[in-house]
Amino acid sequence: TVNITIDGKKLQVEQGLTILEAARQANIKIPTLCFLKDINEIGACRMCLVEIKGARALQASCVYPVSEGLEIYTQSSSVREARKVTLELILSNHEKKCLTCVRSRNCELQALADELNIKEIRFEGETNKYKLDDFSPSIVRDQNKCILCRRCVSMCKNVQTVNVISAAERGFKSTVGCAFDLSLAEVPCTNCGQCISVCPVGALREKDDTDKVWEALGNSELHVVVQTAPAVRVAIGEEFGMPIGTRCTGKMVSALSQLGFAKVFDTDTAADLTIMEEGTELLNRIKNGGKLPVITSCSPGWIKFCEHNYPEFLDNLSSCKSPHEMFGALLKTYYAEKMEIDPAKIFVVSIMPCTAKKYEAARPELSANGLADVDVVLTTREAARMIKEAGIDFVNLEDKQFDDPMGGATGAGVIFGATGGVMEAALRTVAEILEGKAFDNIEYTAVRGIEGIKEATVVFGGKKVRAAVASGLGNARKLLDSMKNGERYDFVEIMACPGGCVNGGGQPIQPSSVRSWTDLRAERAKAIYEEDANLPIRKSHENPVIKKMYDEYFEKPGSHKAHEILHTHYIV
Ligand code: HC0
Repeated sequence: TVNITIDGKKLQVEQGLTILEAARQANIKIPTLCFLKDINEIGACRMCLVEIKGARALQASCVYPVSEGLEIYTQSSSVREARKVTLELILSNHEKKCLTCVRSRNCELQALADELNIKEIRFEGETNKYKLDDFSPSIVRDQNKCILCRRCVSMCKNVQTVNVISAAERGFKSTVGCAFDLSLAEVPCTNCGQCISVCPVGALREKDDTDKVWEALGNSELHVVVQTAPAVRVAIGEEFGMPIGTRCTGKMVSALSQLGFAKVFDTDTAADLTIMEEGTELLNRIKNGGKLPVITSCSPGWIKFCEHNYPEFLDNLSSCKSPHEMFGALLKTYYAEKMEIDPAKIFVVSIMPCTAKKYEAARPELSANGLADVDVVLTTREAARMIKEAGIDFVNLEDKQFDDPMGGATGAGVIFGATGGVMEAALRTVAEILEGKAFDNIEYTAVRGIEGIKEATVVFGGKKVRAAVASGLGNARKLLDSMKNGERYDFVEIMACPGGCVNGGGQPIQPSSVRSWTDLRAERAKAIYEEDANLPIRKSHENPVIKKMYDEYFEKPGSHKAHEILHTHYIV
């Protein structure tokens, strides 16, 4: 430890901490803007300046390490004036359309202006004017609102290793964008939306598709149904001020039926179906000497990353559509026939924690009979916006169950939302098929947790299954490189977002002051595993809805009909 003083308070703190971290431990708040723990620690914005006795200039506390005898002042008049000048300069070149900004009241710049009591901007002058980049199906980039904090750049380059946005030019002309001024739609962006999750302002946001859904809901010719992804239920409450990790499944279903959807379905049901299809695919490839490992194909950001960066692994991908796409396909075939509705009149909305799902839904490979499987994808944030717009008091809603005839999912379906969940769900089923008996111990803890890469080897019926799980594209890259160097697995799960869907690019955005110190991934995943533990059925193959579907329609997993409707092949 080292002895330091902050604002006259004598403290003993761990060596290696920054001044910002040491101050936080002593409950002394230093404002920050570009800082995001472990992701963007570059001292660029100068909002966290502090005075250090004996130092020549004010120092950025987010990157300045503590050392013995440091005497630090966080609120001296020179510190306060420097912060105000810096903030006013940032504001002077910021498009201040706060009333209509998607991040209004959830904007770190707005919060800081309020906190620092900025009532006028002394430096109004020339401002930059940029064109909006809204060509991507998933992400809108508005350079007029960018404050050059570079959090998106660090996320895209260092965490996801996608590296399609970077800082360019100098001084007043500085920008953040794609090479040669291209649109995000023209570069190998995976649409993961992690850049949006870390943007402190409204410079990055999802393509808002709520109007399309309002329009469909108002069209009496259409049968408008909605499905919700596993990870949405454990995060949507945050949009309504509920604590991180609150399970809101019943309230979410109530809210959606109040919005006017004819049916509210659970993507988890299709996740169970995915396990049946993907598990069969894995067993067949093991038995028949097919291409191994089977790599999961449910994360569209991962698929796009694979197409751009690792085409040699495309044949390893499972041919299964992702669960929400399977559900869409089911709704326009099995359900349409059962309910005697013209499939062209069925309008499927998916609520997903993901921005890449917007891109996925538009892919031509994901359709049947000329109809897209899914018509519109909304992020968790957009769904919350619709609920707010309708004036629904979300927090006080009664719980409601998902609708029949396709309501009913297992714990295996819900854990898809956290990294390792698809693997665990698959192992729960594959184990019983290979062993030919039921298992009581179904918790595969080796593949749980937020580590970027996890491995497990399990032996069922004398057969060894080597499993690996990666979340976050940087970790996927490491895992794939190790496979290129000879590492061998049978089944690999890859999710584009660090921590899996719970931390998807479409989830509620928490400011740096929260997400730097609370692990959103762990808190939301905890809620997912709680939901699993509370469900009466926790293995996909025991889901009666799925059994019925095979009896009535598909005959058996991997059948010809199942392949026609539930599988695809990505054409690069
Ligand atoms: Fe996921 Fe999914 S688990 S990708 O993370 O597989 O988005 O939550 O809906 O489709 O089920 C996202 C989450 C899904 C799909 C499922 C899968």
